[in-house]
Amino acid sequence: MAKLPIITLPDPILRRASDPVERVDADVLRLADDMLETMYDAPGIGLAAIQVGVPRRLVVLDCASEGEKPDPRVLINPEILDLSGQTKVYEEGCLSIPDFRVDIERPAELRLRYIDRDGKLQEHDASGLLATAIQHELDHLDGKLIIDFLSRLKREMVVRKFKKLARQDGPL
Ligand code: GNR
Ligand code: NI
Repeated sequence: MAKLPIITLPDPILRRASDPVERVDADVLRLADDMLETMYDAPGIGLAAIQVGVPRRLVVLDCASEGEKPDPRVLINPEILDLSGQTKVYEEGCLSIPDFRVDIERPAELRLRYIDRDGKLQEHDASGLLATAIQHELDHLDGKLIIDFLSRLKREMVVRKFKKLARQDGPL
């Protein structure tokens, strides 16, 4: 396994829409394992492939609470089939936007279809933090970020801060 560099704002790669995974082969499974290692190391509860520069519809998640046994999940070509009318607010962060958090209201429950690491089509209901994290990760697959829930003025302030940081730190 290998830890991969996480792409951060304002890298335009994060705005790209990701393409479907065509086959669940050894390369896809290795990428998923590397993404899990990267996510645990960060640490985070989810990671989309585009955050490590790969524009494919592949997501890893682990929403187990601290002290619980790990619950690594790999979602290939995930699709939301249904969203609840009831909503819930969580304070969200993003590994691609370090040290920034924002309250976001999203549907509280959803039904998800995805391909698992054995290439099997799965359908599951999710609620709580898992439902929020799934929606956050699926947004990444469409190039959407949590700053898009802010007003334009606030979003531009955050982007400007990260552009300034990138100038100071230089590439990599
Ligand atoms: O680690 C993460 N925590 C988190 C908290 C609330 C809602 C969503 C998330 S996902 C985030 C990791 C990340 O950036 N995934 O894309
Ligand atoms: Ni994120």
